[in-house]
Amino acid sequence: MKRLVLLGLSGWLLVGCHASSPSSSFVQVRITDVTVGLVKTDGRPWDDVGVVSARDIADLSSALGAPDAAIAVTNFLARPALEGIDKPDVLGSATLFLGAAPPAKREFKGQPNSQKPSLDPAPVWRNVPLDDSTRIEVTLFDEDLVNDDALGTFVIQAADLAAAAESGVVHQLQVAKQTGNSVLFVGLLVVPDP
Ligand SMILES: [Ca+2]
Ligand SMILES: [Ca+2]
Repeated sequence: MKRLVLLGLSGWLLVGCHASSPSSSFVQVRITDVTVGLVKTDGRPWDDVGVVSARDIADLSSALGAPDAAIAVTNFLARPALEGIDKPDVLGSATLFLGAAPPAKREFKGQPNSQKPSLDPAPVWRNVPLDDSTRIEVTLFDEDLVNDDALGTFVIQAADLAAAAESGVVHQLQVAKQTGNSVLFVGLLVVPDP
């Protein structure tokens, strides 16, 4: 009985050890979702339906500065008062750059009419080394009948991927500053790739 407990414990320790040091090996990177801001550069919602007030913009800014900003922003976006605002229809591409290797591009769409769409197909890269040459560039649009609105481009650095790997869960990386609050967060799932 005692031996079984010890065996179980050592197995648990091995799993824990493996999960806490993914940077020593290769990882699998998945972009799960994005969180889009409220307005275009002209202050209007993405499809020009509804009104976003100065108070909404100020509250969103406060949420972005909160200690757990991803949760604060999600709670803010769920406010009933924002239900009448037309939501974006995300489409875009994400490209992995890895040293001298050819760039690996993935194209996807988000759930239509959503402020926080999951991506389909979710961009995935396998056997990604977490060294300084690794980065992912993401460019997003709001799809329209004509003339899609640009949502902007942001970069996910190797250090961001390492932080996501360390968390062991979907890591919400804030990218609001890179896009002027057009895109607020990107969800990253980074796990060891044996
Ligand atoms: Ca639009
Ligand atoms: Ca649209």
